Amino acid sequence: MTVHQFPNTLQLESFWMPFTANRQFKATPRLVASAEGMHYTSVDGRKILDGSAGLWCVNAGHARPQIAAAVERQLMTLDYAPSFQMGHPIAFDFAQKLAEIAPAGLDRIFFTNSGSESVDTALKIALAYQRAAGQPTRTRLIGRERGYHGVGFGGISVGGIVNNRRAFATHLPGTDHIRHTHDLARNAFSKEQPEYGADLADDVERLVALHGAETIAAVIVEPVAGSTGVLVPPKGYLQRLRELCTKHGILLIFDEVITGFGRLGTPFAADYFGVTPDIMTTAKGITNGVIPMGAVFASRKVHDALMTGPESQIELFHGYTYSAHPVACAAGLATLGIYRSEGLLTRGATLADHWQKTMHGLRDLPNVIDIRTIGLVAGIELASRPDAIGARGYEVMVDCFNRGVMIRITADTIALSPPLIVKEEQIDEMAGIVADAIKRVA
Ligand code: PXG
Ligand code: PLP
Repeated sequence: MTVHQFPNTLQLESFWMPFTANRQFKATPRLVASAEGMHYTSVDGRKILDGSAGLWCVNAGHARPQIAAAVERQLMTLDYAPSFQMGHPIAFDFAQKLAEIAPAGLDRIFFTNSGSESVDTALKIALAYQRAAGQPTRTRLIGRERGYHGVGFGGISVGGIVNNRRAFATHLPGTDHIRHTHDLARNAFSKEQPEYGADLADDVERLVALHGAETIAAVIVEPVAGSTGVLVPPKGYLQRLRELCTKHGILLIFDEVITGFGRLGTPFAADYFGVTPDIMTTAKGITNGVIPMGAVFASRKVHDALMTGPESQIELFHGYTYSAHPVACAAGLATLGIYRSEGLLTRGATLADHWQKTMHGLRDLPNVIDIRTIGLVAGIELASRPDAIGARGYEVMVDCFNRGVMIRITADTIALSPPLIVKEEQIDEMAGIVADAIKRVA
């Protein structure tokens, strides 16, 4: 079944669109009406290859019948139930299944409804942990330049994207940032992890020297920064961050909202890099994007420190109306079933060579100043036009959409990361359309 809704029959004014140039979009809308497998269909009936897994979330491809059936069954069995001082079995089942695939030891799971909520939850857990562990002066939260941690006040405070902060004068006090690792001069066109920059993790030492370790609760980073243009950590960098956090009693939080659930060819980035954080945030692929959900994975150390005091006492004053929503849990369980039966959490590893070769094959196109690849993720950075940062990237995105590939852009960096069911010839097709767009827009 395909639904075709022509734009000229739509009233576009009331929907205030997120992270969108509303007036520009509404003048020339790009609308999709349906999706199946690796493709969207636009309202005018064109097939569009999904080069971005929606917004990095549709890891098993679109319109999976198992997920739809599980959602429908759950809706008619138990559509909603509270999780405050109550419970329903599917939430416990889902947490248990997530614990089984989690990086070693991160098997205590708190449910949220989005990546932004996962981030705020993780930051609050970190603060609560430090207090419970007898370190109440550890209240400082450290993020990284060019980090994206969603749009809550906690997330924008530790995030490092000026456009996400400057309009909102206030953010959390007591936050600071380490430097980002993006270094085109030394690392351009690296395959997987770049060679140079592990020493940037030593910024943690500088902040310890500046503020005192006894004031720092946690460091939060994306293992691979996604939204700010696919920044892959230099060799040894995350290991060094882990060592320094451990040395100084600081919790390490990995924000795996994008990298979780197979995007790098391993279940989580923690598995890819062999570095285990104390807390890990997830969302997106947890339900294949079909029902909003997120989850925070905590280590036993963090969790157990809060399970003290009288048993009648609520240990963590935190939670959402929709935490562990039964329909989201059902979607998540069905999604994990597909990931398991189709090996999707590691399928990216078998495609990574082809992906890397194909993407790096674009390096000689006009204005391409860097290509970064890891797992099934690629960033293609274009030189910005003088005085028009983002214009070239935007035009490439529009051209790709019109010719049949959905991509993401951050300023002038193209991000590609398809559903993990992608076929090699679809990777080639995607690269071909992107290459033509880059040439046309030059
Ligand atoms: N952390 C990270 C690392 C993310 O990538 C969030 C938190 C927030 O998640 P929610 O579910 O609240 O959006 C994200 C979200 C893009 C793009 O084009 C990336 C995200 C969202 C929308 C677009 O790169 N990442
Ligand atoms: N605002 C009001 C007035 C509420 O009553 C609630 C929840 O009960 C919230 C916000 C928070 O909503 P949620 O639990 O969906 O995050």
